[in-house]
Amino acid sequence: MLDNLETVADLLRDADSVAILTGAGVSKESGIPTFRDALEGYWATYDPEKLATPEAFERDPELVTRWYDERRMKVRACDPNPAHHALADIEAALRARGRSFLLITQNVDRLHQRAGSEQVVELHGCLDRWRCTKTGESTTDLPAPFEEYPPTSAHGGLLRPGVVWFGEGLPPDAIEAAASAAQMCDLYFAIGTSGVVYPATGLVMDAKRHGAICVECNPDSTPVSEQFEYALRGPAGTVLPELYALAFGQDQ
Ligand code: BJW
Repeated sequence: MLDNLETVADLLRDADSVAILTGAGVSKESGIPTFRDALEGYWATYDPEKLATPEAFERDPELVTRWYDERRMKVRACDPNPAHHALADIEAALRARGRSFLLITQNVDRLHQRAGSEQVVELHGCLDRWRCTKTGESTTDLPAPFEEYPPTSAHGGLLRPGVVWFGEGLPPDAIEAAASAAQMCDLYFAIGTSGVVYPATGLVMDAKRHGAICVECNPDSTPVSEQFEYALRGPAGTVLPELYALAFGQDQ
């Protein structure tokens, strides 16, 4: 058995309040690339400056919207994996016991919701929601794929993906809910995230300052690993179902 798994399962079973931050590693086993994997990550092939900034969209909206639409279509063809399902099961088990739970995700693929997670805060938006740059209105009711690039809204403004690019602020409600959950929880997890993007990666410090025990689940160590009391070193799709079974399996 993986080091620390039983200890962390005991902590999970006994926690009054749990906050979980997820990143691209959780969706990797669904076939969605991460960003910073040296070989297969998006940023190994694509330059984030040319695709994931407001300046890139201003410079070349066709290139940017084509890239995001390709990703929107790819994600639709992918399914939640055992990590997403285990997180939904953990939420259900905790909520059935009256415990507090929040899943904070940096992912824009909505696979957590498709797996049945209910209390989800999306820090970096979502690939399915696009926003009119003229009116600011958001919509999910869109052709898939778009018929032309860059796509336009009924009001004649360019549509941009409803994701958060570098240099943009996060949705205030989302970051407030995330910070408050990190500050209130007694057990905090960061799962499948490289821990290099702010403000999400700072949540572990909020949790620690308020006395939470912190657990990192990632096959590799990260620049923030030393902030965590426990490491679960393995793929989320294997580790999380085992964690759920150890913590709650007997009670189902
Ligand atoms: C597995 C696994 C398996 C693999 N199981 N695990 C200088 C210093 C500090 C901060 C800044 C700075 N300059 C600018 C900033 C701020 C900037 C930032 O943090 N930059 C850093 C890169 C330095 N942040 C921002 O701009 C944010 N806004 C903001 O802060 O506003 C105020 C402000 C603005 C400007 C200056 C200062 C303040 C916005 C950040 C938006 C991030 N957007 C993206 C793109 C979203 C849209 C899209 O999808 O295209 O969000 S970037 C990308 O990174 C995406 C992700 O959500 C995010 C995090 O990535 P994640 O999820 O961690 O993925 P990876 O690939 O990095 O890691 C995957 C991990 O999984 C790895 O560790 C693997 O080992 C692991 N893994 N298989 C479990 N099976």
